[in-house]
Amino acid sequence: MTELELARFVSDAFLAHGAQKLSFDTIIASGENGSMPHAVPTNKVINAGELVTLDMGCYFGGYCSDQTRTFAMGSVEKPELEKIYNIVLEAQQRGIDAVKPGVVSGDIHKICYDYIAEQGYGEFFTHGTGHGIGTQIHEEPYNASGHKTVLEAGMCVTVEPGIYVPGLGGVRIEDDILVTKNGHEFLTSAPRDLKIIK
Ligand SMILES: [Mn+2]
Repeated sequence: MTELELARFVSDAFLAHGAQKLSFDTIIASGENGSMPHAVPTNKVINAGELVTLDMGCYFGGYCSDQTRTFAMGSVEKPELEKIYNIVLEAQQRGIDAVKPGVVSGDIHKICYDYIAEQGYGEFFTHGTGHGIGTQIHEEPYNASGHKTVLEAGMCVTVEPGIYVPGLGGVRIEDDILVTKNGHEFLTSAPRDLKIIK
């Protein structure tokens, strides 16, 4: 199937299951298209061996969701992409671990960025680590460079580092994390290990 066909399937499934509307146009980026962080789905056919990035969300009860998974079609043809996947996953885990009241939002980004840079991919992580999410899809606090909002219980943020290598592909993993009195809680629950679709 094509990227557009998969995007349409996901979008329709949200609405069929009771969503009020989508949070944003569903993003599907396969193969080399995965190297574009803000890819728009195309008529490109999704091929075996490729990674596919799916970024999706919907409104329910007036609030929105925003979640990204990158998965493999049958296998991972290019071994560097599996390495990149594991770097992004570890960066995301470190960022999520840091989410708690009193932490400065920009520091969440720094933790993710520094790990990715240590692994040699700093120049390929080209956006902020995340954003607040609530009645709007992008709102304060921003987990991005230079942002100084102090996290408080009740805030919800995304943690979504990514690595995008032109000509190779890309990986992004995103979850919605609620700041709680004692730390944080995942609002998204899909497994995060690299899933190989057979
Ligand atoms: Mn997001």
